[in-house]
Amino acid sequence: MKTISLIGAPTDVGASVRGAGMGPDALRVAGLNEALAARQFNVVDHGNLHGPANPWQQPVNGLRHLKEAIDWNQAVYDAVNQALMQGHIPMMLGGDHCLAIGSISAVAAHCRRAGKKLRVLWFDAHADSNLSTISPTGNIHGMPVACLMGHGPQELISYAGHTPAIQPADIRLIGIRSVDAGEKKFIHDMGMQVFDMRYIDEYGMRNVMSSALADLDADTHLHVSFDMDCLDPGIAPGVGTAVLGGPTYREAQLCMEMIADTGLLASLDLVELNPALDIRNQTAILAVDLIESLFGKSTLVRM
Ligand code: 4U7
Ligand code: MN
Ligand code: MN
Ligand code: MN
Repeated sequence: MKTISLIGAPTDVGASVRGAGMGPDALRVAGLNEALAARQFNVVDHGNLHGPANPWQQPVNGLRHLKEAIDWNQAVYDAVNQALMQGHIPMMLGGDHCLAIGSISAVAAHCRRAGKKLRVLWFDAHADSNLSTISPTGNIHGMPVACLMGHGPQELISYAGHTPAIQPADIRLIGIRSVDAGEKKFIHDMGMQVFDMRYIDEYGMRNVMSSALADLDADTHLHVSFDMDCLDPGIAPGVGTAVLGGPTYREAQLCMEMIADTGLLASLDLVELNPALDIRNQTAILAVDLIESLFGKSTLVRM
């Protein structure tokens, strides 16, 4: 039986809307542990990591709470690294999306050790490809993709011991509909593949996911970094930076089911859930519903 390690990272230091730090417990309250156990996984809940409080400061040199983000990501890196060493599937429960720097750096280091290929699926309304010099906000949750690509403060780009942690060809961005001008240039310069909402509208989610999952083999480590604001705010209101026009419930389910079908999912981030803005925990309940599909629950009747 496969073991899933739940790692709570209760902080919102990377954001300027408060509340994502309550995400891990909202997911537990919504029944995450029980849902995974029902999918025939051994679930080990490591509880919540500890880290610095949110000092609630303005950005300094284009970065808000850099020191705190470094410490939180180190804690996440260590915990995810340990879970991977034990052969577990780490599930990092955010927390804001800056924590994917530590999580994916640990996954990248693991892939280098194991000689595995890496594919990251980044589900998000945003491109998260800002740099301190171009970010309109200075919020580090808008910068993890750039950091993982080797563009960011030294401490945030070197957890994996190898910089950059990942290559542009390792990642696919899905659901994108809010991109800052500087990010757009960065994405083009790096040559990342982006399946933005216009692309999803025109080609449909099935084709998008077939493309995003193309060229995987048994030696590929598949990582999903799921920002809850990827989803349409009509179904997922509990997020700090909602953007109209995201995937529907059915489209999101199809994404999850197609990933499950590959049998390659080896690590996950579930981030940006903001219980302070949610309605009766519905966004957390939706997250658990989608995670069930990601781990193989299906409504498929056809054989
Ligand atoms: B999230 C933003 F300017 N691009 O950089 C920024 F619009 O992890 C938003 O995807 C970033 O939720 C959102 O602050 C970060 C902004
Ligand atoms: Mn994000
Ligand atoms: Mn986002
Ligand atoms: Mn957000």
